[in-house]
Amino acid sequence: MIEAIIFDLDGVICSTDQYHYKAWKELADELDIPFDEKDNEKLRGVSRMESLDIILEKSSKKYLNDEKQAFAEKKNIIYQQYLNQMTVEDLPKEVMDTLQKLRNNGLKLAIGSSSKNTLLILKQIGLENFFDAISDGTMITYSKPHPEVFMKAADLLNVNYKHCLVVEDAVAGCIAAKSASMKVAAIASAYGNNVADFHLNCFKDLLIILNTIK
Ligand code: B16
Ligand code: MG
Repeated sequence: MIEAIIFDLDGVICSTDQYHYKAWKELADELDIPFDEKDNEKLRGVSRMESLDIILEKSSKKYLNDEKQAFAEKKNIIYQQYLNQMTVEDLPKEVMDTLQKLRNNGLKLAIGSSSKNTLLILKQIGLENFFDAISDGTMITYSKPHPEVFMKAADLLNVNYKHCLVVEDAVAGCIAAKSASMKVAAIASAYGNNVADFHLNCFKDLLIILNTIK
């Protein structure tokens, strides 16, 4: 029996993934490091510093920690410029309608995101007061595929991990959910992977799979 749904944010609730790509691309170009959309797929659900390390793997230079911090900060400034332009229009109607229906069905709803920009993004799309719990990159030590961010969300909701369903667009996030003994529904880039319990063609399909679990 599912009592709570924990949503990944970037790539699930809204499409901030495109802004991550643009901001990392700008930095990579400046550093003369090859980086394309295929490389970007490896960064889904991965923390900011780990993402930078993955990008720098293709660099011939070795950078000091201070330099890496400065690069990450620079990328985040570019990324936040995109986030600041987001509005409630960037929350798809299908997502909002489905969230509302899930809430009306008595489910607890939480966010489980690796992003340290979670509160800013939720504010931009008008969801800052919607969720019953928010677990994000500012609250965790280990990023996905470690399950910490989802365990924290379930703990905040006071729901047993076995009664949680995670919705994820990253394979790293699907692995994280499974290692916390949660059920996981994959969507978008994670669709079809062999870790998830369910695969969503679109967000509202959540309503269908929930009926099959009950
Ligand atoms: P930030 P999610 C993740 O969000 C993104 O998928 C990942 O690409 C990003 O590096 C990470 O957040 C950290 O984001 O730089 O904003 O702290 O998918 O877990 O909601
Ligand atoms: Mg994601």
